[in-house]
Amino acid sequence: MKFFVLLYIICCSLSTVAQYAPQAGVAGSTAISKNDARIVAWATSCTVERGWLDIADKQQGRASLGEDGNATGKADNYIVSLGDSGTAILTFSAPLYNGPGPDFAVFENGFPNPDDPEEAFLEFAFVEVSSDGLNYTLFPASSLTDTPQVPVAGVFMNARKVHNLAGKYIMNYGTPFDLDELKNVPGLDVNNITHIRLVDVIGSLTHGTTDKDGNPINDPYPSAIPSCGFDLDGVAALHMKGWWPSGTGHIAKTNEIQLYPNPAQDRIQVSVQGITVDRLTIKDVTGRVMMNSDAGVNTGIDISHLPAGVYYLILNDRNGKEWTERFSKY
Ligand SMILES: [Ca+2]
Ligand SMILES: [Ca+2]
Ligand SMILES: [Ca+2]
Repeated sequence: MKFFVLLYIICCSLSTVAQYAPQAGVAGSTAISKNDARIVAWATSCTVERGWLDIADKQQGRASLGEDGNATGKADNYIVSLGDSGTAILTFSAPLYNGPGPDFAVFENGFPNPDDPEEAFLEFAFVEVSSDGLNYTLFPASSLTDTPQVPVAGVFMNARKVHNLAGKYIMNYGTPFDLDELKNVPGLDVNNITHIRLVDVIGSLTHGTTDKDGNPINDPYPSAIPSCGFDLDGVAALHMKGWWPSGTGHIAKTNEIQLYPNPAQDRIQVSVQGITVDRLTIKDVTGRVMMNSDAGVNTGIDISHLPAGVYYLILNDRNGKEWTERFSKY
């Protein structure tokens, strides 16, 4: 009987300690290498609002290491430091959409504990997305580092305790974010994400920030040096409108047709420029006609009945001129 009571207690205590994916390099990690084939693009613009060297003593001034441009293009270990409560707003050459799995990844410059692959020195930022550049929605973050102590430089953290915070993974590895988690947020179009905003987490017990459940988030503090706060290296897009899904070769949108999302599941939206569509046809890769319609493309096209695969959308105008764009259905 004692054994079962003990077992019960162990099970209860385990179930209250949620575990998330481990550090890059450990089996089960969700880290995305900067060379991952799923990456289709990197942020093309970044605007940083620097935070404080020490939010409790603003007279010391603001973080200053790096410049905004260090966060655009492929992650390269050149960073821009946000400082306590600093923010960065990033945009891409086209909006991001909610495809299968993670949709973008944020790269910081955390470094591993040489003595324990599970641990690393990490700095965190909240991640928010917007489909209008005005209203931002926060990814609900979790931090279960079960110490009330605020770590200082040199204290390593275990990635299994952290979820939906940028900076979870060490340098050269991005932390993934899945827009699917936000698909029911009113006013947010997860298939038309135009802006990503990062907000530095503060580990101070008095000025600190908390996770979605009110837990204080452990984050190095104070660290009043020019490189303090979240060190942003780059942001990668995995699902960006107008880009061919990875593995089959990327193609940009044609000048006249923009088709999204791609890949798509139930419906594709098509915007055309300079074409008066008279007829649309969808063919599979063998040339077989799967759909044929003169209904136009304004309200989108229902593709829910098509089997998963690669297709061609062919548009004709009244004069018989023809435009073609590829897409895939999953
Ligand atoms: Ca997704
Ligand atoms: Ca911080
Ligand atoms: Ca960089």
